[in-house]
Amino acid sequence: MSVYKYFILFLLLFSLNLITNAQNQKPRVIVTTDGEADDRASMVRFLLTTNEFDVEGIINSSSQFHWVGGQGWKAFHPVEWVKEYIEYYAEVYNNLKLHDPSYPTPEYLLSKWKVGNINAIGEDDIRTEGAKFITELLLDETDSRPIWIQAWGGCNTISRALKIIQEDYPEKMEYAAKKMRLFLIWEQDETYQNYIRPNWEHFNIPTIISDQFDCMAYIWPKVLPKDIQTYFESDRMTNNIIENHGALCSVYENNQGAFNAEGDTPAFLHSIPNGLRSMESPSYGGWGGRYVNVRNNVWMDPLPDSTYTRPDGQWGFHNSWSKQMEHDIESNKVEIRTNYFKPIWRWLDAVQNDFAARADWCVKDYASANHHPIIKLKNTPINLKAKAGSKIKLDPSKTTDPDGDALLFNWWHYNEADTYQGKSINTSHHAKTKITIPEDALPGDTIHMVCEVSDSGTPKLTRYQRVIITVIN
Ligand SMILES: [Ca+2]
Ligand SMILES: [Ca+2]
Repeated sequence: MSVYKYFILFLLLFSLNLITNAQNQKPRVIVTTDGEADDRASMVRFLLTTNEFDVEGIINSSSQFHWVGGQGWKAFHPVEWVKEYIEYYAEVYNNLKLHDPSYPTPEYLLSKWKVGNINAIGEDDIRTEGAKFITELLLDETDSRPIWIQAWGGCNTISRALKIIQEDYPEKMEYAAKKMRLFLIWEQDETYQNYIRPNWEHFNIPTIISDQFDCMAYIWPKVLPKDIQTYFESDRMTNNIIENHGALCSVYENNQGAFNAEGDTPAFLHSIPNGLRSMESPSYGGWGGRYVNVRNNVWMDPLPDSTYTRPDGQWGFHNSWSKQMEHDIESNKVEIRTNYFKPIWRWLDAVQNDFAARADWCVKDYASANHHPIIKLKNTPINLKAKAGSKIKLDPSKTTDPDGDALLFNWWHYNEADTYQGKSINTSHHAKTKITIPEDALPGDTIHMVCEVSDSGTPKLTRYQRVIITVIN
């Protein structure tokens, strides 16, 4: 072979490698946490989910609830808890690897742990190690992939990181902004309103400010439907997670064996690549909830009813709709509340089973545990164009299960995620199905179809493939 042919072969292999790498790329995430009891519970689940992400940072931060010097229940849990949890992860890491060799090493995770701004509520003056670490990631021009930055506590460390960019590298603000995605569990201090919003929001950073998360926090027994609550009660939580599932699950903080709270979990559920494509738009809906655009590229919870007006400033504990409705027991209000949280609880059976499977992975060998089905469509692109009245075949027949489990298929129309305003489209429980695009669908309308596949393993595991149909003339 001539040198020239070798060169062509090299180029071909090189580009194939790039394509494979692109397909294998995982969402990049940074967690900032105030270390509250429910953050610590979320951290157990997060560490068991790190095979799904490129973890770029785990950063201690304060909040309006916890800071160094806070008294009583506002005390700040010593920052070393993160390190301790990673050490518990280290104890089960070898077993987790049997189930997915891509789990990050404990040493890698430890290298991503930094202490951010923790000294007071909303303190964003000190150039902490944690803030500088976020700054460097955002400025790094060798990797321009987006990063989902999650605020499980206050936004102050994120705010300080952005201030460093504005003060020292103002010409890089646009580059950094393009990389950022924000998922805020309320605004747990004033730094989003005082600094981030006026200085950065106009760059159109995709930003979710969630109130729906609250149904996975302390109020879950009041607001989740009864059949979903069974996944959070002591029988299941004790047997599936807390007992006999290794060191990490044994420190999972609970309420007498039942779920206590994991208010911050939706922030990372949103970034799990489970086939729902939720990272493409907050309006699509997925395990982290569904959101509507309120201004610039900021997304918040859909309004609970037509009489409600969302406050404009800081959105959080003092004024969120969830908090206002928490103690309401009038039946019509309870119904509104149940609907408000549905964008999250509609998935929670699958979410809890996913957690239980990961807990099994800490202690069981491959053959004794369950693993997710892998959905593959045949001759069905995930983005389709179709005319009103036309018929479309949806075919997931290349789907497999790593355990050889029997699979249950369910195609359904996720009409809350559509821009199409008409009636729900009838579907079937067969793997292959054919749907008719409604006659009243208008050009430009989108229709979201979800292929939901559950296996027959224990616990039952579910994956999805969303197909988005755009109506054309
Ligand atoms: Ca929190
Ligand atoms: Ca399986």
